[in-house]
Amino acid sequence: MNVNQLADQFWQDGYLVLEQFFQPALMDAYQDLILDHFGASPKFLHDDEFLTLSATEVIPWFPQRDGVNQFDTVEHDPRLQALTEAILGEGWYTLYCMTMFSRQGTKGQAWHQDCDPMEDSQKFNVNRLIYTADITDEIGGQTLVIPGSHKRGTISVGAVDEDFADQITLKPRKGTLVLLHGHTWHRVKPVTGGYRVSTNYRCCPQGTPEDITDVCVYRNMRYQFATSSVIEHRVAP
Ligand SMILES: O=C(O)CCC(=O)C(=O)O
Ligand SMILES: [Fe+2]
Repeated sequence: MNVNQLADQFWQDGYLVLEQFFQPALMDAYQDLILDHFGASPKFLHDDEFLTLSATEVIPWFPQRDGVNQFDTVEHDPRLQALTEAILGEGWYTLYCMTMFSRQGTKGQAWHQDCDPMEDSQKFNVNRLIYTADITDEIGGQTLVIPGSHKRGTISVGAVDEDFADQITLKPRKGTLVLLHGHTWHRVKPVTGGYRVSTNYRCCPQGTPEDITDVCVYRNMRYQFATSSVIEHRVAP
């Protein structure tokens, strides 16, 4: 693994996909812990206004906050740490590990940026997403990204599920690592079969405020998680 070359690619495209990065046995163990936690049909933790406007139906779980320390193994993986350091430089830090669960029949996630480049184009989070089970066309929940969009400023106003000519569809298999810049425009397609799980080891460069992902920008609004409120409806000029 040439971490400097991979870091260059990350900075060019705003994302990076590394297949078979984690051992299947580790992924199976994580998937079991995640399913144990969520059970068959978890209730949504977000309020109705958010779910309706954001077209997002994802239930988060922060396993390390519940003392499930098996999730430290990925966080401490020396290859992941070396790659993160090559991308973010010295002093980067981990925000949290968040598992996301979506049931069959849910909408996935609308196009968004995890934080708004308009606030400060130099301040951002990086998603380090691991997939503990395959994302397939049968299940849905494919992740869409627009290469290079981390350099385009705030995501445009428009349809929350618009198809873009330059979008790329990711179907990560079990064990895949996806690194995604928080300013890169991204979306998760509807979950049509079974259920979808992804786990995000979010991190950011030194000097980034810890609440960097508090306000997420969608094509139709800015949403604040701390207050569970829409702080701005976005409309086309
Ligand atoms: O689950 C995914 O593939 C992407 C989730 C996402 O948008 C995020 O973690 O910021
Ligand atoms: Fe996101």
